[in-house]
Amino acid sequence: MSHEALAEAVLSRLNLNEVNLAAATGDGRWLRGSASFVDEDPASAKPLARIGRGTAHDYEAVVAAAEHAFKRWREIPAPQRGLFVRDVCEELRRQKDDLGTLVSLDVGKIKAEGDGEIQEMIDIADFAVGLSRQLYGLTLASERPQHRLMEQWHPLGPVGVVTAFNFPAAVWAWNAFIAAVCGDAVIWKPSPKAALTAIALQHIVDRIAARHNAEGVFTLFISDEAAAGARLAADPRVPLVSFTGSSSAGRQVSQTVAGRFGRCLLECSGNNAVIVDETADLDLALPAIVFGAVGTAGQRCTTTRRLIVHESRFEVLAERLAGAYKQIRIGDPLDPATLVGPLIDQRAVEAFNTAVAETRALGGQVLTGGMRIPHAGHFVAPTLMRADNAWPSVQRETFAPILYLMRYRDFDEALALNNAVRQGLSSSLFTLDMRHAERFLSAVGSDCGIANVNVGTSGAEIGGAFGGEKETGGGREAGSDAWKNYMRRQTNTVNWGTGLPLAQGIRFGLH
Ligand code: UN1
Repeated sequence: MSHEALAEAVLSRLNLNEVNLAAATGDGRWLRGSASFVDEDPASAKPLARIGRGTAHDYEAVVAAAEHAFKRWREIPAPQRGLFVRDVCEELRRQKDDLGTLVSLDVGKIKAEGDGEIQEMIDIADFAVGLSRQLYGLTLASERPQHRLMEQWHPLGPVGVVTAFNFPAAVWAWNAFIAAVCGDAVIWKPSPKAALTAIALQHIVDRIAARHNAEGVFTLFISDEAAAGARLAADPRVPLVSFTGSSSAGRQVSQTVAGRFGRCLLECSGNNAVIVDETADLDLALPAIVFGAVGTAGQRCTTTRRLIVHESRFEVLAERLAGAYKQIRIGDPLDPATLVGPLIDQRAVEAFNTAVAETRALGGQVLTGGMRIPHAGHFVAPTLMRADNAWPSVQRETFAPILYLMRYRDFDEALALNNAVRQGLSSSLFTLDMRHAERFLSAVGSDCGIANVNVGTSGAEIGGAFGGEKETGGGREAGSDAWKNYMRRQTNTVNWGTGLPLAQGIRFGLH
């Protein structure tokens, strides 16, 4: 079946007969925008859908709806808010296959990963439902007699969620489902390259919202203009902006949000390394490296971009990797035999070409790949290159399947290389040496937000907090106590006695 026909069939099963839409106020109402733009099928470079471009007027309608919904929603008990997310989760379970296909069509990731992305939504929804009965504060020991000192967590307000094309569904869900049980409303600004997925998901949540008095809790604003994200960042009605994207865009968002004393949750670029030491089990390391480097065609924030190998294993690993890369099927992301689909667009192919050419010019040797694949869509060959960590192309994040190989002598050197980049998202060590493992995870080891042992850099579960340090931006999303980002903390002191003792023992006598 052609992608066009498949998209039509999926959209009709999802009851979507109109997708040329620009914004949703979360109560079933859609706004059409002023003009439209093309959401492209990256596997064919043909239009997949025409999508509306939201206007300033549409944006105002969306923010007003979210503000209005927030005022109602924050008063609903959290476990009841969880029931809304539970019903959304049930619907996602029912529609998983079609939604997985839609993600695959929209952004070109293979069907198994499209399905995995919907599963990631289901997982975070389950987590959020449980969390809705576990939001808690602390009671602390007061230094004053007959006083209670405690902290509470209150809903924060409408939360802006700006998502990237590469996880067009799951990253919204990480933010939206947790924010919703916390009592917030959500304004979603998806990547225009993945707008079709956003429209489908909004339709699903709209239908369920109506049954839960949750209209306006999830709203959507679509635009292919850069000004749309900037508008959200500058809007004082939005106390938190959760942003996923490049470090350069994240820097702008964070400066704008900081300028109005708003809060930011940043998930920006990664430049993730795997270290393979002299004791590593290569049978374990090999598939982890391949999945990490070529999964999602190298377009995950967590993609393995650098491979730091002990000199005693370098040649053998490089050879085995080159052999494995030769077996990788590249092609139609909907074909079950395919492991690597296309890049998102022509610009991504150009960035791939530039990185390969630049690395080559500096003396980097291509072990395999290195070229674009002549095909209608945006396909490139997964690439292995010997390179030096200090080279500019190695230092930046190119969203493409290029893995830079480098060798090291002693473990300190490997740790130093791991950390010698501006980004700090994910990292991984393959070892059977417990001293290396513990050192890697210690305060003097990896400086990343995620550090794994005998597990690759990508494919994190939702249960942990996800995010990274340095130019990755410092945010933490998904599991653990990331929910605290979406609430405001209030410290309360209650005096239930008859005197008024002051803290720090201060005497302030009025007599
Ligand atoms: C991203 O690339 O923005 O850990 C998110 C992973 C996925 C999420 C990636 N669970 O690779």
